[in-house]
Amino acid sequence: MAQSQAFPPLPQFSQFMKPCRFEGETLNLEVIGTIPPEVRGTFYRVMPDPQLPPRVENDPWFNGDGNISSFRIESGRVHFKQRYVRTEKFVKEREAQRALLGKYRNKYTDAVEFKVRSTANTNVVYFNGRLLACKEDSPPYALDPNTLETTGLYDFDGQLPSLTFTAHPKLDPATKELLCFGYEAKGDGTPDICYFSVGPSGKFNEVVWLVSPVVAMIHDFAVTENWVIFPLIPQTCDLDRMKSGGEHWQWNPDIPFYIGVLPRRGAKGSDVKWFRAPNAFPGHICNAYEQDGKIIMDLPVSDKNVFFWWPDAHGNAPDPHAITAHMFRFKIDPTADCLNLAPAEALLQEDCEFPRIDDKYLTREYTYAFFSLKDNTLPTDWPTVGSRMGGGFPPYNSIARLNVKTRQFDRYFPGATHLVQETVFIAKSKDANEGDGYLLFLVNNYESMSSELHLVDTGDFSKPLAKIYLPVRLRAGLHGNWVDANDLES
Ligand code: V55
Ligand code: FE
Repeated sequence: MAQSQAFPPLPQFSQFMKPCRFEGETLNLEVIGTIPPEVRGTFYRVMPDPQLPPRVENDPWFNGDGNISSFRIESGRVHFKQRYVRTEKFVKEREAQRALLGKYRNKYTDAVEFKVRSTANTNVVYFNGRLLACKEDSPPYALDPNTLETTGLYDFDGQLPSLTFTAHPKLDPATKELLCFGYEAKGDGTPDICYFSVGPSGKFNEVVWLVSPVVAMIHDFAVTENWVIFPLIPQTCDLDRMKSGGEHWQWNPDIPFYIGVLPRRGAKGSDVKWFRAPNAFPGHICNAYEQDGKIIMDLPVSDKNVFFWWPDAHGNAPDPHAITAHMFRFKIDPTADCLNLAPAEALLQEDCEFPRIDDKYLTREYTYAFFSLKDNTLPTDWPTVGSRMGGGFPPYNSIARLNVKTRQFDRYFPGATHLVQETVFIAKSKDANEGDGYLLFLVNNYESMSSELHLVDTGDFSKPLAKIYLPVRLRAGLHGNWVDANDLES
């Protein structure tokens, strides 16, 4: 049966969110301003970008094919490349010229059988000479960091014990280990979590299997010198619902916000403690560290179901415009007998997400958080932006820095008809002070309906050092990372 060759007229496929579907390269992008010569490296990011109209009409943004952008910066010049990850899904659908994969993480709705259903659309991480395109339901795909060609599915030379691999592995700047986990690690609907650490040369160290109190989404996790921490999003999975063609996830407002704490080294699965906070939606981890034996964990948290397209058992979901998240600090005593946590401390009242830090301070006490912010006091032209943005992602209109110690707060405003995507932080040098560097992020320009990169010196949030114009529109993406040229070459 022929499938439509047009995308459904739904917000997640419309306006700025219309799929881009572009592969290719543009050398020497237009640069307005000056890029300092010490900015040498490549910014990689990924967006879910359906190659073909979906098999399921109201397919969520999160189910699109991973399309990787790279921006190589050298001598003040920027060279852009973009290429889809050749996942099993992408290759089979290109051959068939129609979508074959069904609902998000529901293999019972597929047109053909897939060995791996990854869309490789959530994060792109550089480790041990490989660029890994990650989706939390599968192992990663490895890519050539220069050409963006797909090498293939990557199982760490046969060492990967889990069927799944997080899109948010953490590189410990002190030990150079990659800390990782997979959840639903023995297959759809299983409560099994596999935590593992990989040494700098790619050899697995710790491998610990543990069991979750509920089968819930674990999108990100936190790492300190001695602990790993798993915040559970109260979106839960039910295999019978999936088998009858339903959604993988359902919002569950009646369970706590569980936080699992496991010793980072030498642990057994039974050593995990599941702490509880009131029902809430944990966002991305900003950072975590230890202070006097207690764990400090900073992250944006929402009191609503951020993934509104997966409603509760009664079909209820919040109005997307009413969803906000605020930065909170959790303090956890890993030795405590009482599993109910004290209320978290609000670090900032503003609506924010996509926190980043100076990565040298990951797992350590730190001062600066950088993130995307929705600030209603800034002069964004909401009628214009709102009518052209399409749907499915949150409208952040500025990039912020928060000093988590003094609570001093700075904002960069990209323009009245502009929204921002996630920032990366680039240190000025290997031994620069914490936070002394640049912020680089994609900007959606709703006047030109095309994309820009803005480069901001953290010493001056009032204006960009450079604006870099793309000849194309890149729809909303998820995550990206900066890789220094010296690390890429070595
Ligand atoms: C997230 C994104 C995903 C996903 C699960 O941002 C969680 C969170 C782009 O796909 O599958
Ligand atoms: Fe994420």
